[in-house]
Amino acid sequence: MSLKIYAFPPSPRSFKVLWAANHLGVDYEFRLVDFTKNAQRAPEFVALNPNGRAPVIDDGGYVLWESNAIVEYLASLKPQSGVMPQETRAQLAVRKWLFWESAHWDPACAVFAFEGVVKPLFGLGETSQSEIERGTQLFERVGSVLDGELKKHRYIAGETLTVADLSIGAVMSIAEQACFPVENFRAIQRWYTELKSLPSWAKTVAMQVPPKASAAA
Ligand SMILES: N[C@@H](CCC(=O)N[C@@H](CS)C(=O)NCC(=O)O)C(=O)O
Repeated sequence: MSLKIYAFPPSPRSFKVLWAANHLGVDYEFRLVDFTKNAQRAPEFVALNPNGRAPVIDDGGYVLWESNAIVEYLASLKPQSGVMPQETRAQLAVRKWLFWESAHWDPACAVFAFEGVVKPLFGLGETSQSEIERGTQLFERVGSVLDGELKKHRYIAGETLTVADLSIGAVMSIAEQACFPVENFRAIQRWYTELKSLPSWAKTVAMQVPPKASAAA
C-alpha cells in the first residue's frame, strides 16, 4: 500500500509536506482534506488526527501528524537525499530549526496567513490593522534571525538544502498573497528566489489551487 498524504494544498503546512514529498521523490497518493467543506472535522479524519488538522500521512497503517514530524519521516525514507544529516550533532543543528519553526516562525507568519489568505478564502471579514501590527513586530524579530543565518550561507543550515529549508521555506508559498514584510530582509528574498526555482516548488504550487467539487478525507 502506498503512502497517503492527507492535505489541503493552499495551506502552508500542507504545502510543506507535499513539497517535501515532491522534492524527495517519495511516491504518495494525495487525499484532499477539503477545508471548504469542513472535511477536517469529519469523524474518519479525526480518527486519523484527533486535532482535526491537516496534514496527516498514513504509510501502510503508520499514521503521523504534525508537519515537521512528517517531513522528518519523509526524509528518513530517502536518506541518500542528504536533507537530514545522520550524525547526532549535525542532525540537531538542523532539527533545532524545526522547533524554531513551530515556536517562532510559524506563529509570526500565521498572523499574515490568517489576515491575508484565510479571511478572504473563507469570507471572514476585513483585515485587522492591529493584528497586522502585532504580526509585523513578531515577523521583524524572527525575520532578522533567519536573514542573519542566510547571510552566512546559501541555505538555512549550511550550503545544502535540508529539512530546515523545507520546513521554514514552505510558508513562503503564500508570501506575496499574505504580504509578509520581507522588504528589509535581502537574504530571505535571495533564498526564496532559490526555493522558487526548484522543480519541486513549481510542482507543489500547481497543487495549491483551491479545491473543486471532489474530495476525500
Ligand atoms: N502544528 C500543526 C498545525 C496544523 C494546522 O494547524 N493545520 C491547519 C491548516 S494550516 C488546519 O488543519 N486547520 C484546520 C482547522 O483548524 O480546522 C502542523 O504543523 O501540522
